[in-house]
Amino acid sequence: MRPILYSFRRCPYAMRARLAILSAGIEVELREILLRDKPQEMLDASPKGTVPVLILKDRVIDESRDIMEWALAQHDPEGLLDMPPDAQDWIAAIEGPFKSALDRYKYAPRYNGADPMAERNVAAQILYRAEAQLQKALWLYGPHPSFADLATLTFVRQYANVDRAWFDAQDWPGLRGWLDRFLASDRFAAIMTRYPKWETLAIPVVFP
Ligand SMILES: N[C@@H](CCC(=O)N[C@@H](CS)C(=O)NCC(=O)O)C(=O)O
Repeated sequence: MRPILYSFRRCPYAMRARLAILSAGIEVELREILLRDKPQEMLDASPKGTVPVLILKDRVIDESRDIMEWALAQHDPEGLLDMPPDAQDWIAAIEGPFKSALDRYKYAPRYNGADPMAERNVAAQILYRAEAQLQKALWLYGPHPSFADLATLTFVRQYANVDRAWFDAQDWPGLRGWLDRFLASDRFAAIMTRYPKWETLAIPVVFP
């Protein structure tokens, strides 16, 4: 029995879970869902109703970072877990204040009184922290990607996509190159394959 992964193609949390599963080379049954029409099977396993959700034989993992850690603990052929301790600060900054500012920038009307330009700036200040590193190396901590790259790039992609012309006009060539390398990679193409919405009786879709 393969693990089951409930996923949504464009969700940055589900994307990073798929990135780790892909790198680990673990086969899962992928169940593509619609956020507005969540399958009862998924809600029964994880009532909080967010994707990704990974169903294992003996437990359910319903936090994307935990799914990444679980996958790479099974198998980490790229050595993604090999990163310096300060990588945790970067990941925390992106998951916390950056994501909060990103949501207020992208979806300002949903957040009463949010000023999207001020929020864009808050997020930009966080991104600038990585610029010097990304001018020195291809990835955050050297010539190969690490967990920290894969855990954060999907959010930076979402941020850049709000206004790609503005993003490209900023003085962060390192950051732009980093995002572009990710978007042009085979791994990005592999995790962004389109699958039909999961139906209870459908033939299982195997990922990767
Ligand atoms: N902390 C969760 C967050 C996951 C999350 O918020 N996913 C969004 C989609 S990107 C979601 O499922 N939202 C529920 C909804 O929109 O109904 C994780 O890391 O897995």
